[in-house]
Amino acid sequence: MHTIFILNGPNLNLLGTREPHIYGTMTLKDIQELCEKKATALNLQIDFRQTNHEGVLVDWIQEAKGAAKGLILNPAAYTHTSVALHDALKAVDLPAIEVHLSQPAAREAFRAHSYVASAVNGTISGFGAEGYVLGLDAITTLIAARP
Ligand code: CA2
Repeated sequence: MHTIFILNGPNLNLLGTREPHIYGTMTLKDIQELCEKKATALNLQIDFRQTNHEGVLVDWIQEAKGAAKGLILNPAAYTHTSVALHDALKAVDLPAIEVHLSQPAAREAFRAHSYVASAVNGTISGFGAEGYVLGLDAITTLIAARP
């Protein structure tokens, strides 16, 4: 059974408590449960994590090499600032999907650019928590396509 890391960045631990009009009403725990259900259906094992620290995300991306077959990452605000995340993703060269609950391109101008997008296979944004489920389908397709 393949293991997929699902990594979540800063402030996503606050989901469900504030800004429901942007991020929905589900908590991160609810999203984890949704992902676990989908993973069971796809015969995948998931390792679902959240941190508020950029360096911890870098460590976890590096850890994924050897421990996981693919990565789903919601880098949250680090999407728009982090060359370190870009470099880590390039270095591990695993199938990787960037996920956003909202549609950053339709929001403030500073959210229009992602440093992560050019280091992943694809981006899913604007579908709320369902984006993580779509991400698991996408990563399954990517893994199957790898020699
Ligand atoms: O839409 C997404 O998933 C984002 O990655 C969320 C980030 C934002 O910086 C990105 O541009 C898009 C923000 C996550 C903060 O989540 C909160 C949840 C509840 C209350 C406050 C913040």
